[in-house]
Amino acid sequence: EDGYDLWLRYEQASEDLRPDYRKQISAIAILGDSPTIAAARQEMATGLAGILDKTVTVGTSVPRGNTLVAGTYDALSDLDLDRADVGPEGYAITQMRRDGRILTIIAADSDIGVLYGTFGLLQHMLQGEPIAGIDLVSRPATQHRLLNHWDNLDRYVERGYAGQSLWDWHKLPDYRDPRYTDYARANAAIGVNGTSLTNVNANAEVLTPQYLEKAAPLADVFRPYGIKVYLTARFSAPIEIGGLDTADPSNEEVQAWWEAKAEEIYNYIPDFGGFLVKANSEGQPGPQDYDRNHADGANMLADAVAPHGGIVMWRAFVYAADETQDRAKQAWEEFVPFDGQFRDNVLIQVKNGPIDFQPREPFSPLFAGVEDTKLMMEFQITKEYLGFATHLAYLGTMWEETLDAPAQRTEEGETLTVTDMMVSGNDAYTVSGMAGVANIGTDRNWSGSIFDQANWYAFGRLAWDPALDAETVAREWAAMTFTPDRAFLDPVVAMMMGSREAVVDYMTPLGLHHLMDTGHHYGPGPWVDDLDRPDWNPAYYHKADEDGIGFDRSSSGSDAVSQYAGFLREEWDDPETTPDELLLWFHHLSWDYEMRSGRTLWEEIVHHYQRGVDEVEAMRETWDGMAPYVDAERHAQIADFLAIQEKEARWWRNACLAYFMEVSGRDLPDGYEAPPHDVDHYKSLYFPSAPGNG
Ligand code: BDP
Repeated sequence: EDGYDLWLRYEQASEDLRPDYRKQISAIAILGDSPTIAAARQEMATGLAGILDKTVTVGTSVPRGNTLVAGTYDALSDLDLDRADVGPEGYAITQMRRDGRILTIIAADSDIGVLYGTFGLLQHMLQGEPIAGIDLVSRPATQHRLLNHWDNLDRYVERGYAGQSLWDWHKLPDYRDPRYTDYARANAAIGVNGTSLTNVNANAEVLTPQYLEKAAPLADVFRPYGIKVYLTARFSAPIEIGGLDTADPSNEEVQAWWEAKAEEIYNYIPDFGGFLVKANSEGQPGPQDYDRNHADGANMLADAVAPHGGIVMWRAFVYAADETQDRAKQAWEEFVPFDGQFRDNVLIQVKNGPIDFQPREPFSPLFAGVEDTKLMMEFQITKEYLGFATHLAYLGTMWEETLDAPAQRTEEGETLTVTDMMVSGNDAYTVSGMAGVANIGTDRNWSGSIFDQANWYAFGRLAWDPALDAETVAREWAAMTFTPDRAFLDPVVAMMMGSREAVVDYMTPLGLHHLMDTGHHYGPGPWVDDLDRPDWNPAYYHKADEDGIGFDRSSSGSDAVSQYAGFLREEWDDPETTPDELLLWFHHLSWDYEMRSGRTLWEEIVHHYQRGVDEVEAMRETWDGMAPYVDAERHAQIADFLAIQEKEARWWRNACLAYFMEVSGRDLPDGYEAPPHDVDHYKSLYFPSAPGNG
């Protein structure tokens, strides 16, 4: 049990369910003959052999007995089913009686719907649910559900904590690692339908024939699973690999170069998804290098892929090195003026918060800032800022917090959430999407730790249905990854649900952000104030001095609050009405500021750092008690990682408190243990082995 099988473990069902499953499914037929249907057949055979603990054959026509039948509505026309509104990718699972036998039916409009339904039924069983009387319809709310791999061509994964890139460029195209198929299965099982193979800090070389020839077989492997391949486009590619002397989007030669390049890519990959672009951000080239704007750049690429049905995902993660600017405001300022000017096949890909994947941020104001621009969400699955792979932090709660956040009010007084703005606010399904920066690598367990698999899983589930609640998703995952036994699920799901807040507490409580150490972002560095760019320094974000702490983004400060809708602006402009969680994001306050709890701000900060450590201690205890339910190998690794997490949570608490004590000139309130070292000790630590170093 090394975690390789993810949510596809197909363990046999419990004694109380297995006889019934066996009775309801004595024969199986999956109708159709496409590679996608073949994949469904294969998955059903493997899955049921495990769950029912007997050999099953999956036929292509409907046999006698209680039968599981799957196919498109057209293929199932003999059954005269009522067509459910499943859309192009959804499915329905129902039961009916026919001639004295029970038929369990998976029906869809498309072959990919049949495959999704196959996974849906298997998962239903893996979660320990009865299938008698099953009646469900599932369809995705978003159209583009993508993983973004930050994988370099040398197989180094930027912010990756799970080994090397899965893409073995050296052995491609001749060797197709079977792992590519397992990757596709795992993703199809959660509804992911796109993958951007390469780092947003892009290397133009991936667009050369040498690499396109290698990307093509990946697309071939993924295609039956409904997954399209996307590539990152380096804006200066026409210069670097095209021999032109400019990449100016208004230059006709440049436009023609991209058109020809698109054509070439589609020759290799006929269903190529399109480009993901990071431009004019952190040193990446872009249209602004030629005094053009984001719309000019995005539209040029969009025009090149449009004839082939491709899209462009243009990232809104932009900020200039300007001390007078609040970095949190910049994306809004660079994109809102161009609202309505982007082509129909452009989606602006916006990180969930206005800064950068911090343990907690308010949602990005862009989600409510544009009316005629398609936006897609970008979440970071890999835990760059939440403890890498060794800290247990279930991100479902964080993403739910963003997706469910009230973002706008209509004239009729109806409150719209971020999801509404992103999905229904647009032309629903047809133009929406969600991207997750992948946490996947060559580690046997794929994600660097078992519990990080839950984040990959949760991303897929929430991209499919942003209305799902994080707890339901955690339960599904834990049931399939370990056991559906409630004695295990209840405490473990509770532990997962509190885990991200624990990280917020011991790293950046009360709206603090970006206190991580330089470069690798491993461990605390609140004292760092000497990096070239002001907005790379933790001190820029917390602004602590002897009087107080916090970033004033209120109307008397940077006024970032004005980028939000009126009702939020009002609430967040005043510290008295700002929720504690965002207090120091929006306000700079005296250490003696009186909190709702009755504590002073300083006491509250200390309280949170301590609470974070206590919570991790409690998580360790919970996990220790789970040994009877989990195989020894996975149990031990998780226990070891939790021990690392506790050690590092203490380190965060002690280093941050030591620093804030020094800056504020305050002692800890009674009852709290003093940090064992002074701040100079914590400053002197360095980590040559931290991933992402250098
Ligand atoms: C930051 C990462 C950096 C990425 C950047 C991005 O530290 O490695 O290149 O985001 O999203 O959080 O482009």
